[in-house]
Amino acid sequence: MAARKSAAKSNTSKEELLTYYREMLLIRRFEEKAGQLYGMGLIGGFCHLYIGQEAVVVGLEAAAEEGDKRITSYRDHGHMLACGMDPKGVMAELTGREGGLSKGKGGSMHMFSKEKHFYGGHGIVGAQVPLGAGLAFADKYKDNKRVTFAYFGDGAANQGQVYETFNMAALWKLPVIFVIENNQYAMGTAQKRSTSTPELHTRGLAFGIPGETVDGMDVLAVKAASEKATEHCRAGKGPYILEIMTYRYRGHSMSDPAKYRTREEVQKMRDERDPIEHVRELLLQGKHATDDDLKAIDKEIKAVVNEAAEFSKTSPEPSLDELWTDIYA
Ligand SMILES: Cc1ncc(C[n+]2csc(CCOP(=O)(O)OP(=O)(O)O)c2C)c(N)n1
Ligand SMILES: [Mg+2]
Repeated sequence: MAARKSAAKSNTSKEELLTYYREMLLIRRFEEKAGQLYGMGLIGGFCHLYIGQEAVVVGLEAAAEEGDKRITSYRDHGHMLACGMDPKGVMAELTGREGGLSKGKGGSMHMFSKEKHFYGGHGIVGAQVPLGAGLAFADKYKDNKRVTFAYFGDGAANQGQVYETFNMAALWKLPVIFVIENNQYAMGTAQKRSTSTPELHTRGLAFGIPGETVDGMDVLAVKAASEKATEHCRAGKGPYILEIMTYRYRGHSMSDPAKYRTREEVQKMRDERDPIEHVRELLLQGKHATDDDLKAIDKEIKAVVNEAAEFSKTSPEPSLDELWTDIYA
């Protein structure tokens, strides 16, 4: 892979690079394993993988502080791992087992963590955007300098509720970062077939919300943008939009036949823009790590993921006694 320019490359420490490498690799290997378990019939229902988009959450989380909140769509496994939720609990939820984060009753799209301030996992496209503004409203009210990351896709960015939210968030100067993960497709629809103005970072201008576009295959560029956006929010200046240009390597969900794009298009991204390869190169070129060091990290991550998979197979099915618990209606 050709060497790429990277924002803030020169002042990034070895420790930081190794952290991003590990965090992105954990998501990649976890998702690959989830894909395998799905293929074996161990995961039912919907399952949307995050492979290719790892630098987005890892870069954004790099500027997060304790108490900051995050909320996202159904493509949520990477977000959970990046904010420190237990891979065993996430995987066991995918297989619908008692040890899962929602006791096996929620599945891939419905997990939460009060401890890590992760508020889902939302299957209704765009629904998490107003909810994210609500989380930010609570923080504004408490005046605690916390920030909410409200993630949504390029497809969701065309939803009406997003703009009602923009208006309120700007009016009340809410500390929310609207993170548009532009992976260029909404299910099988390419962005250019669905979107009148593709520059999604400008969509807040009518409401006075600043925005910028970010290379989402470069974790350092994402981190730099996250620092800028979080500072803006913590200073009480209101919301900020980050349109993060990324790409999903796998189908929309595990049941996607992927007939809307060529294999060559996907392969080119993998070969030329892979976010994990990018950090790997920085580590090797900067002589921060040897091939053997990186192999040892790979092994370590694989062991964590294998342990999670094992747990997700051996944890029992939820007991029938749980059928009527955790019901709020
Ligand atoms: C309100 C609503 N409309 C339609 C759907 C069906 N649907 C699920 S995902 C999706 C595409 C969303 O694409 P995008 O926002 O780009 O997110 P990505 O899947 O690329 O992460 C659609 C139309 C839904 N779940 N909810
Ligand atoms: Mg999309």
